[in-house]
Amino acid sequence: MQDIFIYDFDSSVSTQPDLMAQYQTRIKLIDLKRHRFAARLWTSRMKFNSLRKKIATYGRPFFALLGSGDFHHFSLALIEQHEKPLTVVLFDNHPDWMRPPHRYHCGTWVYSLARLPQVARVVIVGLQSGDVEGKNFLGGDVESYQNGKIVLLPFSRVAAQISTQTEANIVSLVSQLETNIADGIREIMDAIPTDDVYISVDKDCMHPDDACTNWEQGTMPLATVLKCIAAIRTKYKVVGADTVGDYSPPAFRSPFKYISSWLDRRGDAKSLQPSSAMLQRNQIANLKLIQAFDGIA
Ligand SMILES: [Mn+2]
Repeated sequence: MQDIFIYDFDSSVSTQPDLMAQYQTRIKLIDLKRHRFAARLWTSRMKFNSLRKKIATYGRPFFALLGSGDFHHFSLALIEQHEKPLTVVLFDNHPDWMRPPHRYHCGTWVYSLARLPQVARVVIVGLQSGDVEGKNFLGGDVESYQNGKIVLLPFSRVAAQISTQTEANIVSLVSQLETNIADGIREIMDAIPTDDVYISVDKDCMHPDDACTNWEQGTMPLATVLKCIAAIRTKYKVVGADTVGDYSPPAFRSPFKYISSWLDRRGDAKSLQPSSAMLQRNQIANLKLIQAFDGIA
């Protein structure tokens, strides 16, 4: 059985009792809580470099849990440890592909990811947040979209304006997952050009019945994500995987992060006070994800 690492910035995973008990022998709990303020939302280059070094000393897990989606940029530090060419399949309600100023940011890390030499392609599945809708698209990594390095498969249809030139450059983006799961899975499979695949799951792509995060959520069922993982495993080598989207209240020391967090979050994500029943959904989702990656589904 392969290792499960919890990079514990925010206690959101280490406080899930069934997960901790059931996988006790496989879990390595890495306490990063003293870095929680510096790491959340975005991380300075210097801090990211010191944390990526620290993360690398523990080696490469088979499955990683990083806590809240506010720490999703640390997936970069996990994926860059792989040397062979690979495809990253990212399930996310957001593309996380905005162009930097901040390179190590939970909303821009995919821009850096698409530029890692070993990453052949990033396939983003989910996407109902509005981030690629209309002109919003142009704030993202248009270059990687145009050259095929990033493939977008939104869960519901979205009209994206892919060029500033003319309004005629509206492209309709949608995956078939919602209407015909077999066709949707085939689309994902056809988009994977390598033998090796890394899968990152931000649970904010899931329906609120299946997960409870501190970002606005999509409506993809957990069952759909699990089916995609099972299918990918039959044809490709899953060399690593991670998940974010466990719940922790956004807490900051920096006023800039506080303001940015308030502006970026929409709807419920600003004021949500989840009940224990809502948080239990994340534990169930994590347990099922582990089973899917283990091939017991
Ligand atoms: Mn994300």
